[in-house]
Amino acid sequence: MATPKQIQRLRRSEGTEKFIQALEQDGGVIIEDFADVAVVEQANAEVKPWIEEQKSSNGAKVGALGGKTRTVTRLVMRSPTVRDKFFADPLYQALCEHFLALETTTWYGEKAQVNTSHPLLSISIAFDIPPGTPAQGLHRDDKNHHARHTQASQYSRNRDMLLGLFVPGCDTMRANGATRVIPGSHLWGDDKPDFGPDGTKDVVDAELKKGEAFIMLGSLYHGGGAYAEPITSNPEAESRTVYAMFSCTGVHRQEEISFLSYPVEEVKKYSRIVQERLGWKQSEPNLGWVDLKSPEFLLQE
Ligand SMILES: O=C(O)CCC(=O)C(=O)O
Ligand SMILES: [Fe+2]
Repeated sequence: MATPKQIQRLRRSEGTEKFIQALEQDGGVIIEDFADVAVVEQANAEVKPWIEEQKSSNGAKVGALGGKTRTVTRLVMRSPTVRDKFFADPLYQALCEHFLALETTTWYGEKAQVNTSHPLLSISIAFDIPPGTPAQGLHRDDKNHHARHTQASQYSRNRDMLLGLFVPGCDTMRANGATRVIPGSHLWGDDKPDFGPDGTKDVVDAELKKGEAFIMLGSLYHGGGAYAEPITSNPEAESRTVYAMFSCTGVHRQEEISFLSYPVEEVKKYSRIVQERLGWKQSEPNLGWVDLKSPEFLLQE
């Protein structure tokens, strides 16, 4: 059997262009030097109380995810580290701009008008997945946006509407259910995929060390792996925690309603890039305004 294609592992010093090429070719890429371990620990400390709070849910279904998986929504508010160090990361943001910004020329009478719409944060959420969790079905996250895909041999500009960033709070590996992905499946069409007789054809594990991150196009087939048995004897260290952020184009609906999830008094404290990605700057032309004005004036009040 042929060895499946692998996900490339790159370092920041290799430059944004290399990351773009890897994403275009494979649909996903690992940043080996995404964050210092101490920064990941800081995020863990900020998010842990929110995860713990959900213990009281006693295994009941929480949000959209069933089973024992615990989630922390509104993540960029609840963890300043996730917000400023992970989501606002300049490399991730540059890749969002490259893959998701829309530049369109239209005609207004005789005049050409060129408009650019910048990406938005669609959702930020932590998953905390305990042992005893079965593998997810392989899926595309852009299902939420009813995305349609044509089979292609090469990547074409603006093919995707979502770009995800997964930052693990711990080492992830096959044994604790590291995300499974099919490199190259972002170029598939919408017909029923051939995942092979046991559902693992061309599937690889995107295993990550703490401090690494995985970036993925919304059209890539992937899914959480199975986490059957505890991998340590320390119950505190047992779950697989992942901080997930997805950006969408500026003309798509955000998965998490940012204006209801993040109060304006909170957003006033955020950096400009985070404010813009939460929708506090209008998309050109004419989307997302208040009183016909781009809404950032409300952050100055
Ligand atoms: O658990 C993971 O690694 C991936 C989760 C996922 O793909 C999802 O919930 O849509
Ligand atoms: Fe997913």
